[in-house]
Amino acid sequence: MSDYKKIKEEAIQALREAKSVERAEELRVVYLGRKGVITTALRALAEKSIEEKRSDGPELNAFRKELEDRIKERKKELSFKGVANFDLTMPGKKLKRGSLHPLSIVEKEIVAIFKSMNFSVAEGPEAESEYYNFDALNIPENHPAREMWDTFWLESSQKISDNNFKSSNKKVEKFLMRTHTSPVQIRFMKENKPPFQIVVPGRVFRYEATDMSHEINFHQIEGLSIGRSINLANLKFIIEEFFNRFFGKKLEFRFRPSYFPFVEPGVEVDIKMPGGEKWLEVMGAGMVHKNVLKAVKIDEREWQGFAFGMGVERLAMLKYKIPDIRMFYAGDLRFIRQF
Ligand code: FA5
Repeated sequence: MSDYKKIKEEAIQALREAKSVERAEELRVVYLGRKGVITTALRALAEKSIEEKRSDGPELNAFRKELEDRIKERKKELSFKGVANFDLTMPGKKLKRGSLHPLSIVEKEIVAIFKSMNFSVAEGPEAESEYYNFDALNIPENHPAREMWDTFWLESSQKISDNNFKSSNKKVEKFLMRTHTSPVQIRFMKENKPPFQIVVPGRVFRYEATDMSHEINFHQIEGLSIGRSINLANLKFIIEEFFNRFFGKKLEFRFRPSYFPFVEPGVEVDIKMPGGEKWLEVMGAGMVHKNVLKAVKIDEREWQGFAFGMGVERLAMLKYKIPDIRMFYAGDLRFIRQF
């Protein structure tokens, strides 16, 4: 047996030293070929005694099988050009890494500030029903925002069966691309019991002429806080705290009376940068209108709260001194890579 063992060791060693597929093939012929060492030994076994056949046969066969496998494996290794030809001194291919769009960065920053003030995040659909976008928000039937020239209406409509629309008296519900994130106030209040406070980031759509500060597709962040004793002073505190943190400086604020059908009273918030000249309008806000609370079956004698809505593009433009809103959507990498 010891001679087999020796042959085996030699064969394995030679295989390890083989530097090419051709050499491995030569070794296969030497050991396993028709006149190969093992083939010959197996053939010679036929002449041997029963005892020898019994003891050597299995060992030789196992050896043949093992060598076959090892040769196959070695050939595979040797033919793998990738490693054999790898040149460490060659210059590498630079991988192009993507990065977040400036609007995503700003949205994340805004949401993070509100999360730290105990707001949670909710979202809603971009294709919305007329009921959520307008009716439930106390926006009257004849309000100009509902006109063709302000809103992208969708062609499909739906028979009212679904209890989402029960509170509207219409027979058929129309759909549109949401013009603001306020419909998510309604969706959230229907599903959750107060108290709660949420922010709602999302894309909105308006059918209007574009210019330096208007896009037909832009982003808003809605805020909603409902509790037993939430008042306008709370709204003022949260908003001032948010803007001071977002811009990293102490700003001046102006709360001007304004009209949105879903709040009462309503305000428009203006900010002024330290040392700045101009007041800049940054958001609409107010105390949630009692008709809105009624529409979602929250008892308006027990609960009250505030809501606000701000434009993400406008805030990003102020923070990063971006002159034209259309730059966000032009897909120009020279712009995007600066963030
Ligand atoms: C609203 O959309 C109200 N839903 C906001 C609100 C929420 C009021 C909750 C009260 C309570 P408004 O149409 O003013 O309001 O839009 C809000 C913000 O969106 C604006 O201050 C502005 O920053 C931004 N915005 C409006 N139109 C455009 C536009 N075409 N392009 C870019 N940003 C816009």
